[in-house]
Parts: sequence; C-alpha cells; structure tokens
Amino acid sequence: MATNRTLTILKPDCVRKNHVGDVIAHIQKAGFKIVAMKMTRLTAATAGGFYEVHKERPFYGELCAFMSSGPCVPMILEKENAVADFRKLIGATDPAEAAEGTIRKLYADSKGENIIHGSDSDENAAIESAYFFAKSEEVANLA
Ligand code: RTP
Ligand code: MG
Repeated sequence: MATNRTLTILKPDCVRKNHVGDVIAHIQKAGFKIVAMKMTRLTAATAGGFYEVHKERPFYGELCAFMSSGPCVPMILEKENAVADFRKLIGATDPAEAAEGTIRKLYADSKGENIIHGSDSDENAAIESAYFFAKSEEVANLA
C-alpha cells in the first residue's frame, strides 16, 4: 500500500482540555509520522473557509464559532493508507457512536466538540494541507 498523507486539526476543545500531548502520543503510537505542525488561532472566516462544504448545514455557524474559539493544532501526517486509517483511529463524528479506544471515544464530549478533524479523501487531504501549510513548512525527508 502506498504511503500518503492526511491533514488533522486538534480542535480548540483538545487544546483547552490539555489533551494535545495525549492525542499526539496516540497518533504516533498508531504509526503516523508528523510532516508539519503548528499552533494557530483561526478567525471565524478562516474556519468557515475550511468547512465551506458544510455552509448550508444548520450547525455551520456553531462550527465556525467553535473552531475559532481558541488555539488549534493543525498537522500533516504520513503513513501507509493515511486517510482511511486515520478516520478509523479518530472514530465516528459523534463520540457517543465512536468505537472503543478511538480518539473521539476517549477524549471528546459531543458531536459538535469532537476534539479532532481528519481529511475524508486524498484529494481533500492535499487541499486542506495547502490551506494551513506552505510547502516549505513540510518536512521533506522524515529519516
Ligand atoms: P471533521 O470534518 O471535523 O473531521 O468531522 P467529520 O468528517 O467526522 O464530520 P463532518 O460531517 O465533516 O462534520 C464536520 C464537523 O462539524 C461538526 N458537526 N456538528 N451538531 C452537529 O450535528 C454537527 N454535525 C457535525 C463536528 O465538529 C464535525 O466534526
Ligand atoms: Mg469532515
């Protein structure tokens, strides 16, 4: 299987609850390598652009307010089958429905504040990575 990349965001609730270290450890133990990482605070407009696909959904305003409510930690991750394996690692959108041992099951409180994002396709992983990182911020060689 080919090595590829996904984009994650440790959301503002993750930072607020001091779970950044726990979640990064969980991700690294699952075999993902960190290719790029930063801490940043999104504006409501930047959060809205990131989740633009959801702009007609009833929760969009709440989502933009939440994602801009404090600092977050976007990262580009690399692993074989990264997108699908990462979605499996984080669990279902609603932590109440997430499988035992997944990041959302372990650390998230609600469907709206669910601790972490994961890209849903290789195409979106590339688009989302470029949304947060210049190519010069990505580690070219992990060895
Ligand atoms: P994400 O994009 O953040 O990885 O989450 P996802 O694919 O599992 O879920 P998605 O359908 O893309 O929804 C994006 C984010 O919007 C918030 N949400 N709130 N209150 C609600 O019913 C609701 N539904 C979705 C969540 O923060 C979700 O992760
Ligand atoms: Mg999504």
